[in-house]
Amino acid sequence: MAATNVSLPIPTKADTTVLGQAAKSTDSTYKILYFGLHGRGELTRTLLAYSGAKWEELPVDWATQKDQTPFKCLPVVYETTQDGTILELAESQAIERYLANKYGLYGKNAYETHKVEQIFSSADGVTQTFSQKIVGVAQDKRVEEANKFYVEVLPKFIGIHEAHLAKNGSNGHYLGNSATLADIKVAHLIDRLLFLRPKGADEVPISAEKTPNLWKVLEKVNSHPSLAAWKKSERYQELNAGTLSMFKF
Ligand SMILES: N[C@@H](CCC(=O)N[C@@H](CS)C(=O)NCC(=O)O)C(=O)O
Repeated sequence: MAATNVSLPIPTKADTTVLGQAAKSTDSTYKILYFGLHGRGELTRTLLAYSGAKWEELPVDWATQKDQTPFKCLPVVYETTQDGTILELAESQAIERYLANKYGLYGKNAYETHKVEQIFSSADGVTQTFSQKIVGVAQDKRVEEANKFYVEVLPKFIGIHEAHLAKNGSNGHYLGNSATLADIKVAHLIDRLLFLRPKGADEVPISAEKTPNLWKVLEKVNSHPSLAAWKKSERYQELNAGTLSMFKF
């Protein structure tokens, strides 16, 4: 969403106790500031959609807004709590964890949270490798790099994750019987791998037949009604197009 001269919400200045109390609000609304592509904003948008939160996007005029953001980069999310307090959320993974915690997707105790984090961290390693080795390389190297990644990196991830999922009963979740940030992070990774397969590269070795447990996670996350609706939206299609165009896929 591009625009000119758009000033940003001003976070409420208050002591940490007041802000901490406000952050417990379960009826907040959110404004996300991120560019017109998926990128580092995608998982945050996904979590907002998945949790059924009320959210909208702020128009981006980066030259004007950059200096108003806490780390001079995006995404940034502005949360308005029930009592009107405005909380500024920054740094993609910190936002993702905050939202997951708030919407019951972060485990029921410290150990469960740790289990969620294990999966998150494992998936994030593969996400980083994918970004560096495939998205971040020259177009004429992509097919070769992708084919290498599909045989040298993904099989190890797949074997380990299929086993973790089998241990939890092959029910489409990493932890117990319900979705957590772990499921959503992995579904997001699989979505990215499938969406950003360079033209001419081999098939991504993840499918219902080859990796049934991972596929179940993907299907469960993506069939969640409010997330499915977001993924069908016109804006989501614009973000797809923005992503393909930005990275020249
Ligand atoms: N560590 C940050 C990195 C964010 C980041 O690099 N954002 C990029 C877009 S993906 C950005 O804001 N680029 C514009 C700029 O640096 O001026 C995070 O994960 O949120």
